Amino acid sequence: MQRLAPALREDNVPLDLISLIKTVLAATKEISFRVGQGHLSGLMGSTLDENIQGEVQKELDVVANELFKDILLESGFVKAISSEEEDTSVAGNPDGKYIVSFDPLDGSSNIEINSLIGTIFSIHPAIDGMDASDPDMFKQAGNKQICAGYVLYGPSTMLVMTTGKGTHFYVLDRTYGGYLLVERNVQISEDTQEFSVNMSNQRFWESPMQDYINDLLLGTEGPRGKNFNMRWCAAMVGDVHRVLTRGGLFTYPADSKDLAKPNKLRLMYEANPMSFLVEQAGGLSVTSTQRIMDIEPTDIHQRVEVILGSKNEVNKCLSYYK
Ligand code: AFP
Repeated sequence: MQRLAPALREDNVPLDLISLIKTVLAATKEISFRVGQGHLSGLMGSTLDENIQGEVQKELDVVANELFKDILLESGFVKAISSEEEDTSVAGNPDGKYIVSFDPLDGSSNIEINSLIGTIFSIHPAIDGMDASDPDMFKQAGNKQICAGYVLYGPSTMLVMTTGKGTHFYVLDRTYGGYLLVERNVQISEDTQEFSVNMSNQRFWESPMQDYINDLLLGTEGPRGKNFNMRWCAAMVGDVHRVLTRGGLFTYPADSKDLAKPNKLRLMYEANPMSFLVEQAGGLSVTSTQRIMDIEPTDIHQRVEVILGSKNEVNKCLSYYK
């Protein structure tokens, strides 16, 4: 099995970007170790603090965020970082060529139940002439990403990453201490009979999404004429990983539960990197009105509606909005 750096060189990834990716992954190896320690790590509880999104932070969220922040800022490769757990972006090396956005621990409600969690990251080019402390540098569309990926801390620790030359799967080999390539150019099947959505929000969705999901639930007795299975991990990393592995449709639709917050998922830390991975694997990733990677961000903590996965099923879902 191929090691990470040669696999990236095969995709003509520049050497300094490979070094940055290795820096990101060094932090994930430490997080993987701590996640694997479970209760023994002493980090299973909640803090008394809330992040900028108004969510109570878990101890592991805070530790993972500090780890990422320190390792990236000390590396010298990055001009600035932006994290789901930070109020605003943080300046790094003014001459750094890259900026990194990350969700250090996605799916934190799964920590206490020993279930799937992960780290999501997205790399954009730094903008020359802009101050390293200016958060506006992060207001770049997803189509400008040069690398995106996630690390899933499951029964095995998996890295799923793209640099724009396909989406590849790697597994952390603890005996060797690095990630090994296990599947190149993953492809999402165009059709599926599986969907993924938090059904408890159903009554708050807009009517097109209600109609679409109702038709899936009717199975062979409804207009789709086939049965659909449903899966929900409560961690986008887990749900997207399933879609990349065996197809499916994943959605976090707009809802009216909290009118101040019609969308849940974050554009920079969740939607954009996952969209890059999904599109590179032949799938689609959209809102009900546009391609996610074409959204021009207005705020670094912006939230967005997400419908992604198997191409034909995403298009079918969109047809309910027309
Ligand atoms: P955190 O990053 O705060 O852990 O949230 C995870 C997440 O944004 C995403 O990974 C899930 O799909 C979604 O929340 C699940 O949220 P609900 O279970 O509350 O619907």
